[in-house]
Amino acid sequence: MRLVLLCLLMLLPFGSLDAQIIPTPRSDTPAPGRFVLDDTTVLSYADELAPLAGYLLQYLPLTSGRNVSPTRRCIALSLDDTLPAEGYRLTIREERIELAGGTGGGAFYAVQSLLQLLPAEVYAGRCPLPVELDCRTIADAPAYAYRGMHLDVARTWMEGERLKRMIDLLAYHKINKLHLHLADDEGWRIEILSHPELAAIGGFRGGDSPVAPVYGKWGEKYGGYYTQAEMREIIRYAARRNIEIIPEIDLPGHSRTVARIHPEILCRYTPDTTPTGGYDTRSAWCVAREENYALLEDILDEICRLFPSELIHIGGDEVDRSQWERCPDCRALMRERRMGSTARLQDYFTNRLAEMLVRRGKRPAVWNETVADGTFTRDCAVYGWESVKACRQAAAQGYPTVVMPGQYFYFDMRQSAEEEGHNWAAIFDAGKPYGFDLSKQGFTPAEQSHVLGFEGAFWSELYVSHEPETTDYIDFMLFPRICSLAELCWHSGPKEWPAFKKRLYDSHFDRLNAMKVGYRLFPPAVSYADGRLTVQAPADEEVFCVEEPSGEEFRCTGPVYTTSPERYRFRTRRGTGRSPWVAVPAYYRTITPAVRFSSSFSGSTRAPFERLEQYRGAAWTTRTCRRGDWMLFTFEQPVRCREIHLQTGFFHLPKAILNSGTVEISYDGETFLPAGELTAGACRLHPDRPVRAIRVTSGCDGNGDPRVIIQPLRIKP
Ligand code: TNX
Repeated sequence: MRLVLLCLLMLLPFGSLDAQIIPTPRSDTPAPGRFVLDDTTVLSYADELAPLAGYLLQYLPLTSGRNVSPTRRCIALSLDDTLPAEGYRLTIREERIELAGGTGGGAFYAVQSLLQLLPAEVYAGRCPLPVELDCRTIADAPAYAYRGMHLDVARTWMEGERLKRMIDLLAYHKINKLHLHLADDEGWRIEILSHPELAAIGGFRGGDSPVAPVYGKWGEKYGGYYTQAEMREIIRYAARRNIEIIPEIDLPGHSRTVARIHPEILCRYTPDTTPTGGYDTRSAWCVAREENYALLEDILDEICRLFPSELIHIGGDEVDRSQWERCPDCRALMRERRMGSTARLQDYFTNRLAEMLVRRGKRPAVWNETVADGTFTRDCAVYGWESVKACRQAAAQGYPTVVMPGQYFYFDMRQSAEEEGHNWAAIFDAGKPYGFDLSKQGFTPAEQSHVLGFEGAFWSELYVSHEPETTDYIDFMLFPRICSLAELCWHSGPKEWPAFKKRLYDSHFDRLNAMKVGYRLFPPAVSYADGRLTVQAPADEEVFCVEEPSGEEFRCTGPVYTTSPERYRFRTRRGTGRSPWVAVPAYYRTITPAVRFSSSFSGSTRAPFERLEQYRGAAWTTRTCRRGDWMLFTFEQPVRCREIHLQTGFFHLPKAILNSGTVEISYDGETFLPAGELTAGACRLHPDRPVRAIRVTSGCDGNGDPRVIIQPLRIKP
């Protein structure tokens, strides 16, 4: 019996030193023997796979020769049309490695799986040779034809090179669709030759641009756009990696950028154009204005010719239809066409765009609101984002549906309570998209048959305030959540989160290190007992600690002995990965000493200044800021504390902030000493004596918002 078990164990795939492929292949059958890969190994390939051979040679220094005789010790790339589209077979024998794909995409995925069987350094172009590879046959194909990732390049500009880097990272995970959100309220990112002003003006905001500055970049004019030539190159780059780019121009809502450049597209009443500093849902195209369709046709015509994808996304989310109610022309159109509600106006608008696309051999893709009432009957793909229910309803109506409810697939959501990111949909880490299950979510088999696949989304309004030139924030938000997404899209077998997580640690994180991805490690657990702070890292990663008030970061090799555990926070690091900061509950505890607030601003009636004195939510001013505006917090009694966190604007969302200003501290209530500057509207003070008062003075004229938001002080004892 023992012997049988032993034999069985030896037969198990992934038993030896070999890597574990993510996403999991359909089948992986080991065979005896090994192939020795060294720099004399020849790469042989069918002519049509020359670009793929070129791709592989970027990672592995092999000897290249096309169609060399099959007797040589080689890696052979070929096509085999008996295999499923995007499917492949990877056979490792002692004498050769064969990679056969059902299509070019399948062959590309065979190469991806081969890369994952090699040491992780292969992703840095530094695979140590020779390498021994266990013999095996992998037969693989994706569960879903649509495996997507969405990037919002409208809110935060991402230049071409960064997009290409992201395309590479997606391709490594066998993601095959990149949904590019090219136009929104805060930016227009694609050149339109017949209307060059759209990108030339709309690609930049702040400074003297008519496009409202938002989210943490006010004074400076900032942005960019893709020229058509550049986009063509990016499309080609993606196609070589089996990724199709699906462009989106968000219509008829989310159109503030166009509306700033062409105000005539709005309805014929005096539109309310007060800046909101955030979501502006009041900038929908007028449905009744005939010239609008000419402009839209020009735009869509160029989009259709530039992007080879059949699907062209025309948005349709979050439309404020109340503008149409107030528009005499829209009302006349409704009467003329006997429309019972403004929802029908949106149908009318979307149908006209759909016709433009269909005439050009394309198919519209829309956000779920577009079909919520079931009257948009065109052959379109529906992207379900609002809820699982919205996805199920679209599928139930027979629409080809991309499932991406924010609660599981919005990677702009923060991953635990104290981290950065949105929380409106949910707070979740990589476990959540991994565990998404259509059946458990109530999709009937018929509904499931309409699911094209899944898509992760990265909305970027919170990214603006980070340094866009670094990848820290986006990588941390996307990885390993994209690894989970890839697994969900590709592998239909049983799912077991702890095992998947272990595979991340055992092999995949090393690959992310070699790819230089600043991914998120799962947070360590911290506990405090008997004067000892103990940190338990999930996989014995290195633990780092910051001690307050010194603020120094040091490596922790054992427990921290202390009587004030609230002064310590911890994070782990491994390669290019890092965990979020974690600490015991005492670290987050705040006190609320009696305080008086006065200011050169007046408080709004909706969110009055008393809130600040009661530590009960944010207060709003009645106007935006001017240089020299001041705010003063005066404590009734001197307050001894280790930190005072002063913040303007929303927590997690740097808008309606004082975007520059100085902070002063007073220990006697009379003399004020410089204590810091505001960054992203906030400042943390670490007073060494009891504090009487804090004064903030605005260094900026205007903040892109009609008000300033002030948060209650967060005081840590
Ligand atoms: C909702 S998703 C939006 C976006 C925001 C996102 C933030 C969708 C179609 N609309 O405009 O960026 O939430 O999570």
